[in-house]
Amino acid sequence: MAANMIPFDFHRRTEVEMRARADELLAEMQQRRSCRFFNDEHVSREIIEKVIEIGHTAPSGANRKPWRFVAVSDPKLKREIRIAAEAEEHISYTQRMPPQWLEALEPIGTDEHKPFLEIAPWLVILFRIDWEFVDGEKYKNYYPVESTGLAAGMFLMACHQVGLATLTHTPSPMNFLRDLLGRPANEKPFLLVPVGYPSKDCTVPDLLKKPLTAALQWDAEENP
Ligand code: IYR
Repeated sequence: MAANMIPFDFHRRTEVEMRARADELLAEMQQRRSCRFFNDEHVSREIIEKVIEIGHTAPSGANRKPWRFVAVSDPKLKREIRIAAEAEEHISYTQRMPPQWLEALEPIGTDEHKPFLEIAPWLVILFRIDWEFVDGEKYKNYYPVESTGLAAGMFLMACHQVGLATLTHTPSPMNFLRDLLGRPANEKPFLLVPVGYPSKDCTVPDLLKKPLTAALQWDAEENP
């Protein structure tokens, strides 16, 4: 069946407008830091729904949107998540992570204790869905890892842009999240994102950031 095509409603901007917007957005995104010290200040469900909806606009393989966001604010459930995550992290930090990995994390200052999982007002857990049943038929999704990564990135950017702090947390292994959140076997935990506001005395590691020149290659000078 041929695709039903509709006109592309694209907003064309001037070069001047583009430069100004790019500068502003870059400056804002350079301010984003992973936050490990939250306060318990309330964030409305409406705001959380909007930033998730922005994540949900991400492109995906065959437009399947192979992800699920689970938004948790219930203190009891957050506590259960913290307990389970810290149990895994204890094993990871004391047995699973090799010295080289622990060394790489030293400048970030992480350890097995994760109080933010109880303090942050929201925990947003993103699952990836590798296959699913549609009308009783099993369908494979395409590029579920890449697609869910895109949704995660757009969600994180949305949070920062609206004024919320986030952390990309990956307690490993993460399958306990599927059980605690009652998700089916075809949904694989991908990322756990505490969302809220930094505590008053929140600090972040003073990290040297890789310069863009180390991450960008041009094929040639534009005007040789
Ligand atoms: N999941 C652990 C360890 C950890 C791993 C990486 I890679 C980080 O960038 C940060 C932490 C934890 O959350 O502590």
